[in-house]
Amino acid sequence: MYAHYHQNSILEKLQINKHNPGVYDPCESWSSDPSAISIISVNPATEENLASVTCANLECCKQVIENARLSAESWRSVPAPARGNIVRRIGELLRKNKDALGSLISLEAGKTKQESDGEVQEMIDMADFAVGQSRMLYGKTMHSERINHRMYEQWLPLGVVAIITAFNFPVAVWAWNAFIAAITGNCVIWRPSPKTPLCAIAVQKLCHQAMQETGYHGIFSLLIEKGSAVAEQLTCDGRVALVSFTGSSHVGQRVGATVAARMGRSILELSGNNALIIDQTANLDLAIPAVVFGAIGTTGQRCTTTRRLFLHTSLYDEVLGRLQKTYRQISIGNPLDHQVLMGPLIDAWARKTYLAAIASVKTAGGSFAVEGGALEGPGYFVSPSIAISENHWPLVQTETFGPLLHLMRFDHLTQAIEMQNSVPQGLSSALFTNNLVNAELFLSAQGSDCGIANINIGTSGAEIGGAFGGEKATGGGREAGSDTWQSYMRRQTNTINWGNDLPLAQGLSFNVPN
Ligand code: UN1
Repeated sequence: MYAHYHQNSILEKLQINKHNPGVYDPCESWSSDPSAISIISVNPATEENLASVTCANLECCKQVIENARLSAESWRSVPAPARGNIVRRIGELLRKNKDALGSLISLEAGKTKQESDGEVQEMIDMADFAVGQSRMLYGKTMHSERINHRMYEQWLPLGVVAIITAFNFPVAVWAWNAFIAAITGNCVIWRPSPKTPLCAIAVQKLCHQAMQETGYHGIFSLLIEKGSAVAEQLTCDGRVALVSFTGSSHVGQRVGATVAARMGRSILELSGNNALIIDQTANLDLAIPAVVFGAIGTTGQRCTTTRRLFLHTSLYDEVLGRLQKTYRQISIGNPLDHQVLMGPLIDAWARKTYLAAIASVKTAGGSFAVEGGALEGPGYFVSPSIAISENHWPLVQTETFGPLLHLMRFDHLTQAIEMQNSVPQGLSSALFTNNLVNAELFLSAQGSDCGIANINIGTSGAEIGGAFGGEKATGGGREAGSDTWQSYMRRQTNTINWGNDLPLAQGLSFNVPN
């Protein structure tokens, strides 16, 4: 009874109704076709329906793209610092709604309240970053080789940016992309995961308010769909200059190929298969909590989740014992309960995949230091597992989105690095050590081949200030901080002749008869 009251007040605070339109058009605001099919958002902790959402169809997607294209024609001329104002306003609204939005993420995605609030904080940080960046879209000035010439480069908006996001970070990954895309002068179309439509609607409502208050429209729009027709249209439509896609390597490969075939741009943030190495000098009081947070945080459903653990032989038994003890005490349950460390998986399919992975460990001849499994419902709850595995097994080479950690041992760091890098993916990596030489080796060209490499920090929980993304099958894209803003703009090199002659580059002489 109390739980329901609580749930309704969260939805109410964010203006989520029993039935919600799932399309926000740049011109027409919220639109809903009563004949459109709808999806029902389910709370993964209770399997109860939260609310329903009417979906976009292909026609409506094409119209939204056209309207965004038209809006981008005016937005590009708004000075970048003024573009920053709208993101500042969204940041303020996120601050005001942090608690409610965090709770909604817990309700819909099953993440613990701590982590969900952290996700909203990640959006707020990203908004602050983007506002500052709006005054720093710097280009370089070069010295021309020609007399009385000036040469520089400038950065200009692309036009329309599509952002396709996953359920596990239902709002933060959108913010990484959308805030930077907006301050760089683009209009944004968001196609969220159909598993977390309410989070997207709640955020879009804040965007709507910020657009109205600042007097702009068409900067942010939203297309919720049931299948993949809208996502495919965004991918193949020539009016969409950049597609930022977060999801599996399998789907990302298709997205990348389709966008490349039409000479569009893509940012791909795909599967990870992240390893954490503990060497013989490591401080285990740091390493063990980092492993546990990395492996079971977000119920193992982060792209940065720690999936493989390489232990130096000398401390293998000690670490294993400590992990077993900690795993026994993990509280699993209602993600809105502050004591809980692990919520449910997102849905029945995710639970089935996790159980299949446990079975595969056994088929491959592995054993378990901690054997997890499904917990009694309602809710898609599981208990976490630590398997004793081998790196080359097909199961270990792929990403299983669940709390399954593969444990392996090593004698020399070079061996561990070699194993760590011997997977198709290359997102995040970590070494726990107090040995300077080992740390430097890990970070050197002979070290980790990942986009993120940490010392004495786990594989997950990156800050927004750095560029986020990975190599190889992770897709090569970079999002969030650092200089990633450049991916949302086109670079133009300008050379200006302010003299009275027309000297040619490379000293050519070309005497045109007159
Ligand atoms: C993801 O799982 O798609 O580094 C993103 C982290 C978070 C982002 C994860 N800041 O774990």
